[in-house]
Amino acid sequence: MSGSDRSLATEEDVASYQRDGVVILRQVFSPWIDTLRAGIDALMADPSPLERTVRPADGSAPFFQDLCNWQRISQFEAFVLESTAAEVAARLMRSKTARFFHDHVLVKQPGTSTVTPWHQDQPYYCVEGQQSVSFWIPLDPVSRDVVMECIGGSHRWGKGFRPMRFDGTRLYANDDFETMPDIEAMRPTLDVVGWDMQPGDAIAFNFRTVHGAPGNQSPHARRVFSARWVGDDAAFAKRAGRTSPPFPDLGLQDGDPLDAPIFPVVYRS
Ligand SMILES: O=C(O)CCC(=O)C(=O)O
Repeated sequence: MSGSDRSLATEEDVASYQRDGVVILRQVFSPWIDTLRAGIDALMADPSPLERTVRPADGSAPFFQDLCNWQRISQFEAFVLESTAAEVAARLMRSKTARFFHDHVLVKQPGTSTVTPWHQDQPYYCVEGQQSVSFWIPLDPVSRDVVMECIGGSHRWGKGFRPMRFDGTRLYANDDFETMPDIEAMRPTLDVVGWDMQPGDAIAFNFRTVHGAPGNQSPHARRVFSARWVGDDAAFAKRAGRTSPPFPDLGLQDGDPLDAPIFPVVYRS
């Protein structure tokens, strides 16, 4: 691979990703923006049973979310199977393989007050492992005050933080996870990163990286397609309740390789 091919990831990107658990990839998916926008239009016209839209109590605009639609929305399937995403994922994870985990669409309509609280993704998921990556791919220009933020190095804190629902209740009734500390109070001591972004850019971040996002006070929608990948070391994790997203019929035991038809290996080096 050429280090200068922006449809992939450079050695410098990989080193940053391994060190920080997050890296910005400029214009890596630009050929796919129109396709993904069309996919989001199709999805919002026909959401899945996993759709959950947050409607803020203050009457401001909604925050639309939906998950696991790549097998029924052809534009998402094309991105997963035909774009360079799988190869970029394998490279960033330093994994021989990239296995697709799931897609997640997050549309913050203009004016929504809904903040995405600081969290890690891994405790929500039925997977453990060090090799993971999500691509957060905005389909609209996003300014620094609207963009998702990540805490550099938090993937190496050695902690798992309790997954919470947007209404403030626990995802699992009982679990062994820690309570998320007050990240806003700690902000001056942390390496909080975020960027102005253009369509085609992507933030790559580890499932253990602590991240969150403000509401959308801009005058246009913040449409995001997120594609989530795991590597060679991915193992099924039995959680203390229904995960998000739920994968109820995998037939896997705790610690088994995360090997199921719904999670295809898309790239193998
Ligand atoms: O886009 C957002 O508001 C949050 C994104 C996020 O938490 C994620 O992609 O895991």
